[in-house]
Amino acid sequence: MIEEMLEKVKDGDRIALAKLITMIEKDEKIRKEVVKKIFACPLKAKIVCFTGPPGVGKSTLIDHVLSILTEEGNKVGVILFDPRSPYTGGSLLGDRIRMQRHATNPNVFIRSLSCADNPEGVSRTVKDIIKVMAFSGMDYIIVETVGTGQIAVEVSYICHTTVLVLMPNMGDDIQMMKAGILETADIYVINKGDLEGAELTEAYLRDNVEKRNGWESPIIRTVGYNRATVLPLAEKIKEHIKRESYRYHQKIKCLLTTMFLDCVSNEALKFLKNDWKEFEEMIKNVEECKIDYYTATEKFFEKFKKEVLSK
Ligand SMILES: Nc1nc2c(ncn2[C@@H]2O[C@H](COP(=O)(O)OP(=O)(O)O)[C@@H](O)[C@H]2O)c(=O)[nH]1
Ligand SMILES: [Mg+2]
Repeated sequence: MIEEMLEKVKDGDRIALAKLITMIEKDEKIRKEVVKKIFACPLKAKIVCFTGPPGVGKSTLIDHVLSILTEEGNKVGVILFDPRSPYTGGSLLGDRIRMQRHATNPNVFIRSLSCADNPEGVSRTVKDIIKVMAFSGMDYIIVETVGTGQIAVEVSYICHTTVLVLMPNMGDDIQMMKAGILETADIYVINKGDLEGAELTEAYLRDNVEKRNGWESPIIRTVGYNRATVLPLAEKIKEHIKRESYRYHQKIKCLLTTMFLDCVSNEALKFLKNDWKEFEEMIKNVEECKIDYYTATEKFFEKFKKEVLSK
């Protein structure tokens, strides 16, 4: 059954793609099966992350970028986060409305994701869903995240290009964003150029952002209501993707290692919690301050080697 669905997805069947993503979100077994099957397929999709605080105009800009890319004949997938999540604060409806005119475009596929149930698992789910979307033949995949949380940083690791969207009169607010996202961004956008105070945000960026790998991250000013101002942004995104393709391979190598280690530690913890009673007790002892966590770790390995590995 999965094989049949994958065939359809590969042929560009959007209903099958939507169904498969829902299945992946809900069922870990299916997710693993799917990833195992498509892992080796070469994927051409370029992944672009739009991040930034709520309300700066990310969805508005993505809407224009969608038009620009699809007019050039590209297929584009979009991933948005669900409002129930504590990370996004409820902007999904607005996101959908802003991209409504693309709803009937056969070259656009918009998908929202929930991270309400399992925030730790989200970044892994997103990575797998990106893979499935790419498998369906997308040329670009755009992910919108709120640049104040851990998910934003993690998603940016898997993207070719990260666009950080800000607005006028920001300075201290930028500092409050999750550490890392300011440095990870490849392109900075100051949207709402119709409002005053863009210089303040730009000055803050110029003072705090360094040149990385010879790429001087551009600062682009846009007005969300004016498509012409978004054209240079779309050009910069393409330029960056082209320039960074070698480095992206390196990035992906690191990512795959991280994914593997992440899976191993997940499974190891599950195994220990379910199959090794003493582990529960060790956790309790640490919780109740009966033992410090360094000593507890040493004791854990002593026991683990004796009781589990030597069997
Ligand atoms: N004044 C002004 N408002 C904008 C601009 N771009 C977007 N907006 C408005 O800002 C609000 C938030 O936009 P949205 O794209 O949903 O922001 P997001 O939360 O970052 O995705 C909406 O009401 C938009 O219409 C702009 O360039 N200038
Ligand atoms: Mg939005």
